[in-house]
Amino acid sequence: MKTLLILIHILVASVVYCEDQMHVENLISETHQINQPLPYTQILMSWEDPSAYTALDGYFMAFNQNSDYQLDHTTITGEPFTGKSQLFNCSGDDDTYYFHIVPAYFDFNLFEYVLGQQSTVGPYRIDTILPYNLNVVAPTITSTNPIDLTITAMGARSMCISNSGFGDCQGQWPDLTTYNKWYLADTEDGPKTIFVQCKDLAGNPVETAVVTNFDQTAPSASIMLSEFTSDDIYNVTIEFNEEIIGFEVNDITVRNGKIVSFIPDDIFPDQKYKIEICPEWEGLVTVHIPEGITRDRAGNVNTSSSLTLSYGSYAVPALNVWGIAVFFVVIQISYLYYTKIKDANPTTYYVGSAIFS
Ligand SMILES: [Ca+2]
Ligand SMILES: [Ca+2]
Repeated sequence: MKTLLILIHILVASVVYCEDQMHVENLISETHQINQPLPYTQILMSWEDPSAYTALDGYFMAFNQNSDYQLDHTTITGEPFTGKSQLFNCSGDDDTYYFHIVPAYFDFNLFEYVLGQQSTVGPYRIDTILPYNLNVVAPTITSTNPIDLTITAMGARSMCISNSGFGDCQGQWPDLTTYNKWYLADTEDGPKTIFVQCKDLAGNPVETAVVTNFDQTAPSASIMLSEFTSDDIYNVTIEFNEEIIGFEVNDITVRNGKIVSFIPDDIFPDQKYKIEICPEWEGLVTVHIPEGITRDRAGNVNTSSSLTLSYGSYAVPALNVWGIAVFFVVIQISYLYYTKIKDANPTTYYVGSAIFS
């Protein structure tokens, strides 16, 4: 009887240990492809029993990053798994994993599990980590188009830049290093939003938006007479229509007068200034800001501005630039006539007044 049992055991073992039939069949992942980065947080492995396997108690398996991992008596523990699919939680930033599985049956003579042929499949590239530290740098304000655009992101490989919305790239996802210039679609002055989205190889997206102010309009100043003091000082206000850079007293030209003070405004020091002008002699005093002596924050240089004041014994009305020539003709005629009136009645005497800006 004992001989018969031994014979049966040998016959069973000869089936179990037949090398060609000792491994699982049709081992695949239901969720992942080989060497394809994917963002899923679980991987499902499935297989079928070894063909003609007559003694099978289950499977020992491992899912790890070691392609050479061996399932043997030093690494297996507990009871073998009896199902034919297994779900593993997985995570990584494009990390490489392998699945190992070996069929087993329990040998009551050896009183241990006898292992069949191990199967290893992989690599499976697990990427559950979003790109990070996405940083997009665009000029705060610019007068040029295209603009300089710098995009950096850790763990990202491709990107989508759009003037209209996140991911609005018509399927084009160029490499992260492709662009350093970006064309704004809308070139009207004003704030422009640039939408940037980046992905890693697994398709994990991150996004951010930046705003650049597009400005192609030259700054210009209004020069206004605030007051004429009893000390024969003109108080003049210079106010630009936007913030400017590097404007100083030497940028102002005064004809027939001297600037005795130049004070930036407390609230708008880069936009508004008060100056005091002391006229030199009776006649016209001209305050002039030449073109191109200052610029706005986008780099556009200023247009010219002027104010002419009348200092002395006659008053003149406000005129526009085209009226200047006519004004001078009129004033000369008027002055001759006025002189006669003044001689007749000295009390009708004017101190000074603004003419135009
Ligand atoms: Ca990633
Ligand atoms: Ca401007």
